[in-house]
Amino acid sequence: MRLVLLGPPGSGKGTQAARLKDYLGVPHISTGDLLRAEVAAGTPLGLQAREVMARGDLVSDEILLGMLKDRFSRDDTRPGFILDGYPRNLAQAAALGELLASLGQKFDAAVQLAVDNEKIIERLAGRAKAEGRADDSPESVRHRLNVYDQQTAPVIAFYREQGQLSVVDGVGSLDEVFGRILEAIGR
Ligand code: B4P
Repeated sequence: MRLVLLGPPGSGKGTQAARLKDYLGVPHISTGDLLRAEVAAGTPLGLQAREVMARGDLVSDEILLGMLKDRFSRDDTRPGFILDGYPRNLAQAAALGELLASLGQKFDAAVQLAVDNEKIIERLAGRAKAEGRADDSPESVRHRLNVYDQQTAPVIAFYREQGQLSVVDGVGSLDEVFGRILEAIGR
């Protein structure tokens, strides 16, 4: 199964991808996690990304594509993957299509987790307290939601027009949302 998980920040992509990985037996590729690992390791890429992420902006398409190509060069992605956090704009959607085509692959499903802004602000405020992520501050969350509306919503529209999109209600218990995703992908 090759699955792309879409949705606003705090919609539960990372949370559900961690469960789907075990259930489907394919790797979870989170561009946010890959970037946070670079930041934690203090690599040149991480130093570049750190401020951009804390503000809630998107890290450059070039950096993301380089990271993704590197990750997809590993054999474990051959049987499938759950891609979480990518694509976040139309240029990234095009780049993903080209990267997969170059590997002789296509994704099977794009699932959007739908959660309203009020709920997202509540969830991320909870995570800010629990984990202290710099980009979960109220200003950064507001900005991330704007970035999502301006840059990522067109990706959703694009996949919808292509008939590749399933929309899943992301509000409910973790088990409920998980069950809805499985239903949407026919598992
Ligand atoms: P991400 O790591 O993708 O962060 P996110 O959008 O906040 O999603 P995340 O997966 O962490 O949250 P989740 O919904 O699981 O990106 C962070 C930053 O990295 C971006 O802002 C950007 O700067 C950069 N970046 C990443 N990808 C990029 C790209 N492609 N291009 C450019 N830049 C990129 O969970 C949120 C919270 O909700 C958790 O606390 C969880 O416990 C809770 N929750 C989840 N499901 C719930 C439920 N059903 N009920 C109640 N709470 C729930």
